[in-house]
Amino acid sequence: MAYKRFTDRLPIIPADADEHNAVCHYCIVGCGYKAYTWPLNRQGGTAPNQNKFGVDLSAQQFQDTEAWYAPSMYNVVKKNGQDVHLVIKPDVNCVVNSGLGSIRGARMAENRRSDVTGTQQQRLTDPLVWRYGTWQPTTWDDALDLVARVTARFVEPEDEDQLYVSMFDHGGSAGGYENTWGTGKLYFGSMKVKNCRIHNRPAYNSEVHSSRDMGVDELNYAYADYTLTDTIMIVGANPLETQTNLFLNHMVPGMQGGARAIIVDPRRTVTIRACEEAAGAGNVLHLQPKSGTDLALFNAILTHIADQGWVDTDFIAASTIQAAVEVPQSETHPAALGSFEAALEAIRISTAEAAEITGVPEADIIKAAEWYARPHDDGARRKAIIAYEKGIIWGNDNYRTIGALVNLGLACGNIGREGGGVCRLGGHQEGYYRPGDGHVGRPAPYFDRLLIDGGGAVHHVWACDHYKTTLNASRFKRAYNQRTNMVKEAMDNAIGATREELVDAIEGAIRAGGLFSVNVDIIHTQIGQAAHVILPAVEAGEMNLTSMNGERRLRLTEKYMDGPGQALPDCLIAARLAQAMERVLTEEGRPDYAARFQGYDWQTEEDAFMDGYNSGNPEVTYERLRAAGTNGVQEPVLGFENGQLVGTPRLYTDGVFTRHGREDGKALFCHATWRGLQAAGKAQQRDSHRFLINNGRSNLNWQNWFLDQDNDFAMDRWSVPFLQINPEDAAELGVGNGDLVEIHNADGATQAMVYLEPTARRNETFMLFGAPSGTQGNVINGGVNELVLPNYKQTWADIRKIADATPAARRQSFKSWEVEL
Ligand SMILES: Nc1nc2c(c(=O)[nH]1)N[C@H]1C(S)=C(S)[C@@H](COP(=O)(O)OP(=O)(O)OC[C@H]3O[C@@H](n4cnc5c(=O)[nH]c(N)nc54)[C@H](O)[C@@H]3O)O[C@H]1N2
Ligand SMILES: Nc1nc2c(c(=O)[nH]1)N[C@H]1C(S)=C(S)[C@@H](COP(=O)(O)OP(=O)(O)OC[C@H]3O[C@@H](n4cnc5c(=O)[nH]c(N)nc54)[C@H](O)[C@@H]3O)O[C@H]1N2
Ligand code: SF4
Ligand SMILES: [Mo]
Repeated sequence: MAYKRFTDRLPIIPADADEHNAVCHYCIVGCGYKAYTWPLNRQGGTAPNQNKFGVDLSAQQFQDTEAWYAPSMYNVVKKNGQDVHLVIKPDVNCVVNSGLGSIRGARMAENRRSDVTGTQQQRLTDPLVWRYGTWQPTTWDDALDLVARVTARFVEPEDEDQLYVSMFDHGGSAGGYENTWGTGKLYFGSMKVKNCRIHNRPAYNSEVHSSRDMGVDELNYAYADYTLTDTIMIVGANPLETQTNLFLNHMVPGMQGGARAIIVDPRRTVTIRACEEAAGAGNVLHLQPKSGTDLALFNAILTHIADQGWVDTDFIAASTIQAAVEVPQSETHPAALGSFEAALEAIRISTAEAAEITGVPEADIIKAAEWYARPHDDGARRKAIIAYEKGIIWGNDNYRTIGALVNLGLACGNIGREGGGVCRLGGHQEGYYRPGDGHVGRPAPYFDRLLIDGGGAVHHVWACDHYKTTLNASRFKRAYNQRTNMVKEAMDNAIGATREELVDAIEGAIRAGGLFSVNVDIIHTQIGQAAHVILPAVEAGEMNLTSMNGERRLRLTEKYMDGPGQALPDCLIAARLAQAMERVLTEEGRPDYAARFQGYDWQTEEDAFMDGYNSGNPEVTYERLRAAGTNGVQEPVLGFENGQLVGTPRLYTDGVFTRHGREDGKALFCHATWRGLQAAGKAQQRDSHRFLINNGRSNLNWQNWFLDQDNDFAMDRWSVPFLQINPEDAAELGVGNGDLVEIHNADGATQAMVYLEPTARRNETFMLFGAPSGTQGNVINGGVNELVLPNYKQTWADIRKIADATPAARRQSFKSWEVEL
């Protein structure tokens, strides 16, 4: 491993180094960090008054000392135009992570763009426009003028359906309250764009419709609940790898303090191994259902709990709806919602039948019911948390499956109480503040399908790369390449044209079926290869950015360095685009429409924050958040008292449920009847192909590898995505560690590197998602649920060998995930 072999020594942080609050901008956990900067020509000394730690560094430090940082936490960057040292290290005083980093967050510094150390040179520095057969650097004014002129040709005040928009809706890496407001105000305020989608799913909708329809917001507990609970039930999630410091700093202490763990995952993960270590193997129950059968399992658990009389009847009477059916099943509601009794009859399933469907032994289903709900010997209610994520969100029958979990929590009175919660673990941090999206409709338009079928004229893409991360990706890319190439050809043929002539040529190509693509990103992505205009954004830390984590903890990451070149915060890019629209529409003699694009005279991201989030939450300002540091405040913010923002540690402590917007404040139960693989084509795919291509994340990689692909540490470990496979299956296919295989089915094909994993079940593989060198989404079919939720996890294909291990693959370790702890 070549990693950091050149690092001999690192500078000591001087006592007077600038200190900034920072939150890791990768995952939902939102660990607190401190970013230190100081001039390049200075460094601190070993005497206590010469270094930031205030300790004598000439003496041996104790093992867990904070007076230390790793090479990955260091870089040389620009700040106010000057080269400065930068150290970003975990904050020991942050209650989220208590000084822990992770293999992703602790590399934030080395993943900044540096012209001195040469890191992340792939970052975009200038707006780029497709000219002369390639992308040419230019100014914002030039690039945005072209975007506005082409866009203006296809939008009218009451018809903006030809403008397609893909936009992040998250908090940290891209997003934040500033940037979701910037894009939201543009597309949902000034315009009413209907054909839009979110970064991770092919429509503009919720990941958890049923939970919200039942009245329960998906982030309802506090991380502290993990140390107050009796049972932690983790469903379709792998938190050691994906919410790392939530696992290490909250779940592990909870288990060490006596909590039991139930994990529901078709795969044996490192999380399970780590739970066994923390809780003792006898206190860990791994339910290993067949892919996509969770719903039958949860329904059997609840049936058993109800039949044993372990439900919380007082809570059900006081806080939930009594009418059998309050919301009938319909096109907008994939299951009826109503009283506990009626829902129980709808979901009722015996443990025997569920064991048959899921493959989970009956005894384990009963054990899970006992661990979740059997009262203590003194009759006291058992406290239990359910934490779920992409294994069921992107799984079979999203609406009913999540509804069934919320049923469990409500039936046992485990929501809104200490040591309880039915919560998403989460993906990115959140930072959602936008005008209403009611005009989008429910079900929302199936964006990808419309686009594949020739819909849309202009596509604005903000911070996502569908080429690597959408479903049905083989078809998506073919259609997208073909349509955007039509426009590129028209632009290439318009040699020497004026702006007006160029826009005419582009319009002509679009009317013939082409698509004009605008890409706002920090790097030149794969979908960006199809773009005609590319706009460079900055990241958190290169701008001030607010976000909230998985327990609704709101913090401000302070700007600690300059962005590269001309790059701007997304909110200011949106503002400039709005201003360009106003100017172009005015010039075109469309003053009424132009007037809708006013109100964007923001100079800074703080102006965007004040225009958006602050207008709805007047207590919250940058100054107050700065003072609140890395511990911030838990939303919703209730006030400002004694110089501090007052927050809400836990939702629904009063037993009043509001997420559905009902005035009665009562929660509803979901008639979550099991109905097999729900999405179109899934059962057929399963029956036609040998291997399950389960898929998801690894600890090391962040998302679609946008920074990893230019990071030697990440690329040394995984040159290409891995495919975990049972050794006997591999032997039958004639492949071994490192060999490249093609994964193929009727929907597409992709490639990956074989990784023998003895814990993998026969015919059940697991592939790393999102990689630039092998898109798992290529083999996912287009089937979605009634509300257009994708079903990435249930995918089946066949596997054949392509090539022997490459030299890069040969250097890698192929040790089992089942490590000795
Ligand atoms: N097969 C399969 N597919 C999946 C999933 C799965 O489990 N399996 N999971 C889905 C999920 S949960 C997710 S979240 C998606 C992720 O899918 P994407 O959203 O496509 O992936 P990311 O890597 O998060 O994309 C971030 C993009 O934003 C850019 N970026 C980063 N910071 C900034 C910024 O500040 N401003 C701007 N403008 N750009 C920025 C990055 O360069 C990158 O191109 O994938 C989904 N697809
Ligand atoms: N290291 C790292 N951490 C991340 C990310 C990252 O890219 N890298 N991305 C972040 C984002 S945006 C997200 S959304 C989260 C996702 O966080 P997670 O949901 O924890 O991650 P995944 O690996 O997508 O899927 C979790 C598990 O679902 C299981 N699964 C598959 N099919 C089924 C099924 O039918 N039933 C059940 N019960 N389980 C099933 C898989 O085996 C896998 O172990 O991670 C966040 N954290
Ligand atoms: S656990 Fe998540 S938030 Fe914390 S350092 Fe790692 S990636 Fe960042
Ligand atoms: Mo995600």
